Amino acid sequence: MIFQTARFINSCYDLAALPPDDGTEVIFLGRSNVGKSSLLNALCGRRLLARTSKTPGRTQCLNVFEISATVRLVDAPGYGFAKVPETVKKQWQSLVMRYCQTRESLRLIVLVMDIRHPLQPADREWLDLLGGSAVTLAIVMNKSDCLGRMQQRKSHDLVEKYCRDALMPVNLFRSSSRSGKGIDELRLFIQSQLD
Ligand SMILES: Nc1nc2c(ncn2[C@@H]2O[C@H](COP(=O)(O)OP(=O)(O)OP(=O)(O)O)[C@@H](O)[C@H]2O)c(=O)[nH]1
Ligand SMILES: [Mg+2]
Repeated sequence: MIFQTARFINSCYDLAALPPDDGTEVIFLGRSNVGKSSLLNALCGRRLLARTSKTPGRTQCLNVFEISATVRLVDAPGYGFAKVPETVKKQWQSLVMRYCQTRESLRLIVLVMDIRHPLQPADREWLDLLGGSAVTLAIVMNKSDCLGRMQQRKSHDLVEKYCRDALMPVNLFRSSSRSGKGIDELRLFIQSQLD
């Protein structure tokens, strides 16, 4: 399981600070506080690899982790976080978007949502922008431990319909970085995209 060997490489505030653009990368993006960093930790089986916080806005740059000589995971700052100054918010969004649009080694975009609040306006904006890209997109509805089965199904169906209407492939997952539910399945999918 290569994810277990993950190690931190660098915190990048601009694209120039990223490692050389070869090999394969997976980025985790989404609204602030949905659990992107926690999900990355759960996938790697390590609690303290990426920094997490109860307060939105914890991850403030692209944090790069290496899971093998050629495969890296990138933890992104969240979008749609109201409490940082507008200029900072724009910088974060621009950094993540430029990364997605220009990074040659980017193979998979994992867009994380809170299953209790699917398809917020900012999610729709990002999905619209990323949906047309050539890179595979997976949507993960995290914090599934916070909802009962019926409510989970409702969120799932809503996002599934959105993808179908937008003619996007439906790579839709449910997870809980807290309980571990859905983590193995997501890891297998990510692995399948790396070969
Ligand atoms: N109940 C529950 N809480 C979770 C889950 N995943 C993360 N959290 C909590 O959500 C909060 C935010 O987690 P982070 O992993 O820091 O979220 P993030 O998306 O990386 O946030 P930013 O870096 O600020 O954008 C923390 O208090 C986590 O403990 C989950 O699956 N279930
Ligand atoms: Mg984070």
